Amino acid sequence: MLGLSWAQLWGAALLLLNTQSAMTQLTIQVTDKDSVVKAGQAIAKPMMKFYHENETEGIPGKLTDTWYVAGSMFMTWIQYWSVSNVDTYNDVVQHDLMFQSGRDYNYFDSNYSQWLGNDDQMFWGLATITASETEFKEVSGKPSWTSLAAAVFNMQIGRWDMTSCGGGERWQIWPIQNGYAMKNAISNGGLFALGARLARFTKNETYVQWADKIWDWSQESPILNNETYFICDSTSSLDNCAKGDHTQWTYNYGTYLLGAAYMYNYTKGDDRAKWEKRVDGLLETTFKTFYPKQYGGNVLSDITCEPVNKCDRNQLCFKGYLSMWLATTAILVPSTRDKITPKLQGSLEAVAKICSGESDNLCGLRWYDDHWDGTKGLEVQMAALGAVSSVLMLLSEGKGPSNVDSNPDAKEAPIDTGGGNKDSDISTRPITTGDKAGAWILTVLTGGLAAGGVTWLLKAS
Ligand SMILES: *[C@@H]1O[C@H](CO)[C@@H](O)[C@H](O)[C@H]1NC(C)=O
Ligand SMILES: *[C@@H]1O[C@H](CO)[C@@H](O)[C@H](O)[C@H]1NC(C)=O
Ligand SMILES: *[C@@H]1O[C@H](CO)[C@@H](O)[C@H](O)[C@H]1NC(C)=O
Ligand SMILES: *[C@@H]1O[C@H](CO)[C@@H](O)[C@H](O)[C@H]1NC(C)=O
Ligand SMILES: CC(=O)N[C@H]1CO[C@H](CO)[C@@H](O)[C@@H]1O
Repeated sequence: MLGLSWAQLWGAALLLLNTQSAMTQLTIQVTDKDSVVKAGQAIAKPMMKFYHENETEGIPGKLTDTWYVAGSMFMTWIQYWSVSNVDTYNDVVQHDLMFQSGRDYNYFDSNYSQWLGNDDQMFWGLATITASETEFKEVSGKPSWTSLAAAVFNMQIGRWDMTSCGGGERWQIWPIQNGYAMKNAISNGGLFALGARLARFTKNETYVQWADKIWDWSQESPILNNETYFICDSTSSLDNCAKGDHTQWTYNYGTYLLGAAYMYNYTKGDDRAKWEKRVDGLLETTFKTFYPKQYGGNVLSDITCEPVNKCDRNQLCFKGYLSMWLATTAILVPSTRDKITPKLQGSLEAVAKICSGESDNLCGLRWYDDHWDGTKGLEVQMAALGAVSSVLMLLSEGKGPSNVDSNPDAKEAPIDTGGGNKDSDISTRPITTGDKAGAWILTVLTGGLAAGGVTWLLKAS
């Protein structure tokens, strides 16, 4: 006998356990690039594991019960790769991102098109323009990433709706879809950001005009208040956009901020001054709203769903987008950098603590907790990876997003999208049970907290 008591043994066992869980915590020094790159690798590994586990019948880039989430995950990976030089998943991301552009290279493949919303398609546009701006490898014999992004954009402006509210993009695409009556922030803000990025990348004035037009419409509608910089989640065409739904989401602010930052960077003179004012206004509301004082004021939180622990799959992802888009803003609008930096660093320090789940650096939902909260999945890993990339973007004194001069391989060559939707997309293919299940779940997930939270029942039946 060694003379150890049970209590001593128990103590030793606990110590061992503690060390083990401490080992899964990430050691991040927010000003040390190496440590941040390593944290990204640790977070991305389970993200990609979830990705493959959740692929529907092995279809590349199609996750069960959702379509766009894979696209936004590719966007997140590409952004991480571009500032870390870690290329572990580049081949699969390159292949799967191209695969889902579908038979017509427009991210509107008839496998899915009958139940998609504008925001679903838009995220693939953001993923492909991110590929262009980071000089992600093109696929030989296929359209350039920019051409794909432009195809999405052109299809979406073909749906610009003048039948109510003086314009705007509807949330859903087909009149039979629940949510068709809604014009919402993510569809319009996302299209605005995509237009602004295409403008800066291609230098084609058409995109500048559209970005202006979408911003102007947004500020004329209840979506965007151009004095308080408050952003509503949606408004309804049923009462001609008389009022807005005040639910607050990080990514809505993120899209308008991102687009304004690109417009600031691309335009000149008075226009540039106008966009700078908008960037500053949006930043102020974003900081006030989503970095709660009780957690020190530098940790990002989706305040609508986190305190009540009711974030759906989509909402779990939002913080990652806003983090990356804040970093982009800091790069494109240098005067904002000092204000943005502590927010991104503070959030990443928080992420280091909560990505300590199981033995695999699983990340939780609430970044302000001091340990993993038990949430697990692709979405929370992706959000955390966005936080990692945002800090890396600031640490990498690169040249900022490329344009057609620095990345001529990504030149745009038009893809014929036929403008708007082709009737054949919806009428030629019978709707299968699988499609309906997908549509039902998507609607529940994306519509749950939006206005008209009960009407989806109509659709499900
Ligand atoms: C469309 O569905 C078919 C049948 O499941 C599948 O083979 C194909 O890869 C899918 N295409 C896309 C773009 O998902
Ligand atoms: C600019 O973009 C628009 C929309 O994609 C296109 O119709 C037009 O041909 C482009 N102009 C040039 C000069 O490339
Ligand atoms: C705010 O938007 C309204 C409606 O478009 C416009 O009339 C007004 O000039 C805008 N104000 C500022 C400060 O941009
Ligand atoms: C535009 O962005 C680049 C980084 O890509 C930055 O160096 C430059 O200063 C920005 N332009 C202005 C006018 O701030
Ligand atoms: C819908 C689906 O397939 N979800 C799965 C995704 O992966 C996680 C982790 O393996 C599973 O728990 C889910 O059931």
